Amino acid sequence: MKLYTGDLSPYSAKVRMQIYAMGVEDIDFDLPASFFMGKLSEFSPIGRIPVLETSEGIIPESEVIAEYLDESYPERALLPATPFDRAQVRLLSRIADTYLMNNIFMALPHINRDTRVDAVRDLLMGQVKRGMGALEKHIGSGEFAIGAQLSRADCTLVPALFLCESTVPRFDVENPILATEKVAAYWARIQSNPFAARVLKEMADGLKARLDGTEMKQIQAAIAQEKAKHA
Ligand SMILES: N[C@@H](CCC(=O)N[C@@H](CS)C(=O)NCC(=O)O)C(=O)O
Repeated sequence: MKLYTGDLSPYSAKVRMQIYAMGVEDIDFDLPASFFMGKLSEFSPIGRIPVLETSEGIIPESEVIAEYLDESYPERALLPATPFDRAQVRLLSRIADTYLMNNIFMALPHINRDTRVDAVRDLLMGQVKRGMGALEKHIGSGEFAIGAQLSRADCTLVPALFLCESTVPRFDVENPILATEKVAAYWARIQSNPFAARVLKEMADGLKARLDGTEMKQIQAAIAQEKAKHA
C-alpha cells in the first residue's frame, strides 16, 4: 500500500502516527508533484491528502483511512475494549478534526495581517476556542487521551495540538491550549511518547522547510521534473 502524505499536513501526520504505533511496515510514503500542481483530484476527487492507495483502489479522508487500518490489522487496532471507550476515542478524534483542525485550515488565508479579514479570523478562532473548551471537558486525565493505552484519539490530537500551538498565534490570537488545564497537562505529557515525538519532529521539520523557503524549492524542482517527463 502507499500513503500520499506530507510532513506538515496534520491529517497525514495523524495517519502516520497510527501506522508507527501499530507497527505496520508495508506502507510506502509518497507525495506526488500533482498535489502541488492542483491536480491531485485527477487521482483522488477530494484533492486532499492523506490518500491511501490499496490493491482495491484509493481511500481518501484521514478518519476513513484510520478505520480501514484498524480493520485491516485488528490485532493491532488502536481502539479500547468497550463500546463506550471506543465512542470516547471517536469523539476526541472528531473534536480535533472538525472543531480544531478544520477551522484553523479555513482561517489560513487570514494569517497575513495586510490582507486579513478580521471578522473571518474572529469567527473561526472563536470556533477553535469553543472546540478546545469541549476537548477540555471530554479528555481524560491519565497518560493518554482516553484510557490507559495509546489510541486513535492520541494520533489525531497530537497533530491537532501542534497546529494549535504553532499556527493560532500567527493569527494574533493566543494559543488556545494555554487556557486549559487537562489539555495542557496532556499536551506536555504526550510529547515524550515515542510515536508522538516522531510525528512532531516530522511536522516541525515540515514547518521549518515551509518558513525558510526550502519546501518551495523542493516543490518547484518536483514540478519541473514532472513537466519534463511530459515534454
Ligand atoms: N477531511 C480531510 C482533510 C484533509 C486536508 O484538508 N488535507 C490538507 C493538507 S493537511 C490538504 O490536502 N489541503 C489541500 C487543499 O485543500 O487543496 C481528512 O481528514 O483527510
